[in-house]
Order: sequence, then structure tokens, then C-alpha cells
Amino acid sequence: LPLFDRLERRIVDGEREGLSSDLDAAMERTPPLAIINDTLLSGMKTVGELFGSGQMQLPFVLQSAEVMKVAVSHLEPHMEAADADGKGRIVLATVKGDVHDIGKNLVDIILSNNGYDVVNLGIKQPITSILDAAEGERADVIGMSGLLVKSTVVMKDNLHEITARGLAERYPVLLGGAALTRAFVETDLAVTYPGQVHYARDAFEGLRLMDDIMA
Ligand code: B1M
Repeated sequence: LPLFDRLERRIVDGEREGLSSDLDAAMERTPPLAIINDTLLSGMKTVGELFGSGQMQLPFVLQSAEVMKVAVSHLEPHMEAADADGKGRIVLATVKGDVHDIGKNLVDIILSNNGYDVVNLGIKQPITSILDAAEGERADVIGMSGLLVKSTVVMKDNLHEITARGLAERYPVLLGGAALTRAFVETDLAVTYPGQVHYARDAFEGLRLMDDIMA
């Protein structure tokens, strides 16, 4: 297979051998972010489709996810970091009950590389921990990620909790993850939240929204 097809295949097959040298070769031709966006994410998309249609079992999905993570950490040191630090601080977490973190960690990388301080709390984070961190770290924004359909309900509850604590005007909220839709966030969630709530389709929209919020 040609190099980029092979890389995509490695994600789908969960094949780690030869990954680093293929990534190094790819970086001679394309910037690391483009490799993630155009090749690796396309592999993860296929994994999602195969899993969703019952053609791939969970342990293999896990292997693909691991190879994706290894690939992203191999590429990360080669990404260009912005010089302007201190543009703002976001507390970022995958919500309670949800373990999916590849997308959230990409958001972390993109924001960190563009001058934002990111406090990445990890997965399965209850709203109490998210708010404790936001208060303790004096965050400007709260970011929540979730991929399960039930995470959309958790996010709704979390917004209620932020509101109940009188913190909605204090914290603009950025939401993302495959289970959400723009319509759900901008209508269902936004109407009951007194503060700002934004939907990011991908990490780059997340960056653009952070720039808007912090402007
Ligand atoms: Co799971 N899983 N999974 N899984 N998994 C999904 C989400 C699913 C859609 C697959 C399917 O059925 N087709 C399905 C959910 C269905 C539903 O809820 N209706 C599903 C399921 C069912 C499950 C389990 C329940 C399976 C089981 O145990 N029977 C289980 C859940 C456990 C739990 O959470 N409690 C489970 C477990 C796993 C693995 C552990 C094996 C693994 C995760 C490994 C990891 O993350 N460390 C995994 C994976 C890999 C997937 C799929 C295949 C791929 C997800 C992914 O990494 N995509 C996924 C299928 C899919 O999404 N279509 C699936 C790549 C990633 C870069 O995309 O995270 O969407 P994404 O992030 C994007 C944007 O959404 C956005 O930016 C990113 C890139 O630009 N974004 C943000 C994300 N967060 C953001 C936050 C922001 C801004 C933008 O601001 C704060």
C-alpha cells in the first residue's frame, strides 16, 4: 500500500509495528496535524463504522485506539507551538460515565499548541470535580467531551448544576464529542443555560471558539 493508505490501515488493524518509521516518512511530506486529520482520523472513522455494524469486536477497537494514541504522541512534539502563551485557561474533561478520550486529548493538543493553558482532568469526571478544578485553577472556560448518547444527558445535568451553583455567567462552556449535534447544543441546551454554551464539531472549531470567547 502507498504510505498514507498504509498509515490509515495501521489504525484500522491496530498494527503498531513499523508505525514510527511510517509516521516519520509521512512528516517529510505533510505537517503532523494534516496526518492526524486526513489520515489517522479517517482510520478511526472506519473503526467506528465497523464496530457500529458489528464487524469489529471491542478488543480490536481498543487496539486501534491505542495505536491512534501512540501515533498522536509520536507526532505531537513535531507540531508548531504558538509563542503567545497565556491566552486563556480551559478545564477539559470527558464527562461522568464516559471513557472516550482520544478526541478530548486532540482538543488539548490543538489548544495547548495555540497558546492556551489546558487543565486536562481525564475521563469519567463528575461535575463536582470539574467545577472544583475550574474554581481552583481559575479557569476561563469549562470544556466537556462525551461520545456516548447518555453523555448528552450528563452534559445537560452538568449545565443545570453549574447554573444551580450560580456559576453560569462565570463560565462559558465548550462542548464536543460525536454524540452531540449542533442543534441539540444550540437549541435544547442553550435555551436553559443562562451563560454561553458553544458546540465544537472538531478540535479546530474548538480553537476558533476559544479565540472568540477570549477576544
Ligand atoms: Co466506544 N463507542 N464504546 N470505545 N467508540 C463509540 C462512541 C460508538 C459510537 C461506537 C458505535 O457503536 N458505532 C458507541 C456509542 C453509541 C451510543 O452511545 N449510542 C460506543 C460504545 C457503545 C462503547 C461502549 C459502550 C462499548 C461497550 O463496552 N460495549 C464502551 C463505552 C465505555 C464507556 O464510555 N463507559 C466503549 C469503549 C470504547 C473503547 C475503550 C474501546 C474505545 C475508546 C478508547 C479511548 O478513547 N481511549 C472506543 C472507541 C475508540 C470508539 C469509536 C470507535 C471511536 C471514537 C474516537 O476516538 N474517535 C466510537 C465511534 C465513533 O465515534 N463514531 C465509539 C476519534 C476522535 C478523534 O473523535 O472523539 O469524536 P471524537 O472527537 C472529535 C470531535 O468529536 C471533537 O473533536 C475531535 C476531533 O477533532 N471533540 C471535541 C471531541 N470532544 C471535544 C470537546 C470539545 C471540542 C471538540 O470541547 C470541549
